[in-house]
Amino acid sequence: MLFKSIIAFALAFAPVALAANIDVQVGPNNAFSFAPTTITADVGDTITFTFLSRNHSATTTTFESPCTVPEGGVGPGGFDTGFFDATTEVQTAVATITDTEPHWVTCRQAAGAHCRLGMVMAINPPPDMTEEQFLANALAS
Ligand SMILES: *[C@@H]1O[C@H](CO)[C@@H](O)[C@H](O)[C@H]1NC(C)=O
Ligand SMILES: [Cu+2]
Repeated sequence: MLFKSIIAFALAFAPVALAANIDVQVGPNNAFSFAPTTITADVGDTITFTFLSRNHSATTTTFESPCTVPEGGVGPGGFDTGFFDATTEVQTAVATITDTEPHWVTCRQAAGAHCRLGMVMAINPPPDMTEEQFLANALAS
């Protein structure tokens, strides 16, 4: 009986206990980039974006068209932090992951100009859709 309730307790609290936060830097060293450029995230995990320079966003788009904001403003199941100007102070925004699908993050500043400079990152990229290819798609767009 005691054993049974320990199991029930563990199951009830497992999802909360396992949720992680992943820190991503936006514009480190004044660069048009995210760091890291690839992360793996589970349902319920949070990503804390820390905006370190200029005026950027973290916005999901699509693998095929990295630098075009999709209809509806974000890629499937994705998010948009909005713009954060870090020229006077460092700011943060938190996004929560709601599925284990791949998500393709870019900065949507200046109609995709930052993205075309390579300001992209991948969440849960599958083997046949790499961050390297996503970056290449952005640079070629
Ligand atoms: C940041 O960029 C956005 C989009 O270009 C712009 O609307 C906003 O005014 C900018 N913020 C600041 C403080 O300049
Ligand atoms: Cu930007």
